[in-house]
Amino acid sequence: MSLIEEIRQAVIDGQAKDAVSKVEQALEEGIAADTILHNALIDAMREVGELFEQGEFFVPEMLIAARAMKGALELLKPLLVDQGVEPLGRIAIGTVKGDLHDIGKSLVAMMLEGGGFEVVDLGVDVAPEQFIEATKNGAQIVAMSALLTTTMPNMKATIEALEAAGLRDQVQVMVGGAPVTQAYADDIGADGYSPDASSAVRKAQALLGK
Ligand code: B1M
Repeated sequence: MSLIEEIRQAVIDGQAKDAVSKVEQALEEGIAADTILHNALIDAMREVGELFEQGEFFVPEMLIAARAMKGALELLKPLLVDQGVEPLGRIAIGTVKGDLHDIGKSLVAMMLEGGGFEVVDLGVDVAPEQFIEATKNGAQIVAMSALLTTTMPNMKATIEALEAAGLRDQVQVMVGGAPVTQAYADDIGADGYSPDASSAVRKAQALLGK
């Protein structure tokens, strides 16, 4: 088994310490951080999702796999995020109300930081009022993540709340997350959609004309 496969398996098995030490080893061996991220960590979570769908994994297994992934991700963060870049703009990001999935959102936040943005991470289960507050505090982009089909409508609710608060014209709205599509983004009146963390950076730059 290659080291990448071993990391992937450690995450699937929820072996956090093992995942972290193998990521350290991979970095020492010169494997690129983004190769570890995509080929081992993100791919492991895809597999975990499939095992959950097949009824082989339940919520506790998903949770410990997620913990292992987050531990490993912490090691990669300094390598994925460029330090000391002049901010291109301020982005408030969060997973929408009712949704507790934070790995994809945190990854997008990390990449946006690396792409030169000042990022205010509002966390998970973020109510429309919190996005409104962040906009009043100077966010130029509101970035919403949703992983559940049942929480996607809270993206629309947030856009409507921004409109009702008279703030819609002063902020760009970006959406993403596994069940979200460009068609959905268009339908709810978002300004931008991106399918993954790296394209989210390009989208944010484009939205602010950078
Ligand atoms: Co949940 N879960 N989960 N879960 N979980 C999914 C999402 C699911 C698809 C699993 C499945 O059935 N295959 C399914 C949703 C089904 C649906 O709605 N259609 C599901 C379910 C059902 C649930 C519960 C309801 C289970 C239950 O309790 N019965 C429950 C809901 C809890 C809640 O939120 N209220 C639940 C709970 C959990 C855990 C807490 C156990 C755990 C989350 C832990 C954590 O985040 N700290 C968990 C996990 C780990 C998953 C899976 C396995 C992995 C998610 C993940 O982290 N992926 C997931 C299956 C899957 O997605 N394959 C699943 C890795 C991450 C890097 O990818 O988040 O997609 P992702 O982010 C990507 C892109 O989507 C994009 O960029 C990221 C990087 O490329 N992106 C953006 C994300 N946000 C973006 C924003 C942008 C732009 C791009 O702009 C703003």
